[in-house]
Amino acid sequence: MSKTLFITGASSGIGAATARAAVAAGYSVALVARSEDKLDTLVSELGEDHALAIPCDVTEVDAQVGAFEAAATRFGKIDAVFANAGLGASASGTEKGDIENFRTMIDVNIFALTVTAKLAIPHLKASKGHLLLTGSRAGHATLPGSVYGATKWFVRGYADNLAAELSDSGVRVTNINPGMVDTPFFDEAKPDALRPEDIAGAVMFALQQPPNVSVPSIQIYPMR
Ligand code: NJP
Repeated sequence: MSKTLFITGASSGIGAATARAAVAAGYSVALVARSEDKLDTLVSELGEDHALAIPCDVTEVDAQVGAFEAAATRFGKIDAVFANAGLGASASGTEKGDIENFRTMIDVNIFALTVTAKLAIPHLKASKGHLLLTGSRAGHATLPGSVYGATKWFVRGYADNLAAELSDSGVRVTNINPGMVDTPFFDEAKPDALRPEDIAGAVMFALQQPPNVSVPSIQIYPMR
């Protein structure tokens, strides 16, 4: 039986690229995001034998419960979970920032991520699996007034706390910290940035280590 990777934020960018890389490496993938049309297109590309579209707003707890149930029912077990759904700021800083955007960033980047981690744990304990969280270079830097950056400082701290909680369970935890990546996260193209495939490669590197190796954190930045 092939291994199963559950990916949030799978409809575009880093999540979609990781789904492609994982299927190429022999994984089955459970694809979670709100955009059903994009997930269906990705399933058509990857093949229904290896990919399942699970339309879900990760800020809704019941929807995430259903997503994990659907993935486990379809593939029998979940070997890895990539908590990757996230969004950025509509304006930089706190003074110029938009309060509703603060709420949405905190809901998706922080609250929903904790729900994904909690729901993942029983599956990953059973499979001696792997939990990966998308942080950011912004969680390793001081960006004036940035609420987005602070959500990624949360991810950085939370990944370490989860690793400590799970240290005796055989579950590995990896915090993936990209620099700028050319994805729909931005409204305009970023030609000097990393490609989503670069981050997918980092995720697969962490996933494919032998059982005696832990990769707590990867920082992957563009050269320019
Ligand atoms: O962006 P994008 P990335 N419920 O916009 C999903 C971090 N990061 O791949 O729901 C469920 O292509 C959304 O799906 P949909 C970043 O913070 C990026 O670059 O259909 N899903 C889509 O699949 C984030 O954590 C850069 O709209 C929800 C996905 O999230 C991660 O990388 C740098 C959702 C976003 O895909 C992936 O971002 C860095 C919800 N409520 C960290 N809300 C960068 N691009 O430069 C959103 O350091 N999604």
